Amino acid sequence: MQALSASITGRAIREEKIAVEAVDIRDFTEDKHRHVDDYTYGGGAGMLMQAQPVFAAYESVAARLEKKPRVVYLTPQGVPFTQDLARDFSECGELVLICGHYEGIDERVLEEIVTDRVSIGDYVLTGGELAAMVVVDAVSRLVPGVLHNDESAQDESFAGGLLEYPQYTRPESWHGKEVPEILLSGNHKKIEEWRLKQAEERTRKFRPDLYEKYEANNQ
Ligand code: 6GU
Repeated sequence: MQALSASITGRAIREEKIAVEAVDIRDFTEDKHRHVDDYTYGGGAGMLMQAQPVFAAYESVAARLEKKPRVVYLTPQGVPFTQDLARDFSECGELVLICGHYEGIDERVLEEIVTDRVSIGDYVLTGGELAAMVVVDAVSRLVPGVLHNDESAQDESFAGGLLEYPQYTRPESWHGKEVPEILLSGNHKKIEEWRLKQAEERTRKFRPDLYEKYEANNQ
């Protein structure tokens, strides 16, 4: 939670545009040694989080909410987290994020409480916490009032299914490299055309998967 304080998300929390609360599942264990994990049935390496403390932690949170919340389990087995999903989450008021640890969580409690299983990419993290922070960051900046006027959430990468075009600021010449002349022309129509072409070229080069979708949508 401390990692949030220096960021735009931290500012948004202080300005009460959003609220973020961390709940420690360990506080809800009924185990006398405060364990929240155990061996897996069927064998194999690693420990699994037990259903009981996860469910009790969820219920303590849900009891304070007016309606059933969207409950997101962060897992490499989830659907890819995208800008569209971030937008969707930003419009649903309350969001409960569950971070798995060890080898995961007992499937039965997931079946009972989870509405969405989400992955932040095809690599393995040691736990869901960093993934949850990524989701909190991406979702918060879409909540009205979180970004200030000079931090607009429009006209940026993915908004139109394309990567963003390259940008330049002063000076006009740096290390012998000039700012593209068109950007100094004052011809806004030509500049828009140039930016779109740059965005398309970048997307085609670095994200052919996105480019294919973009082309299909613009037939
Ligand atoms: Cl959501 N959790 C973990 N542990 N690893 C991940 C992930 C989530 N997304 C990608 N890798």
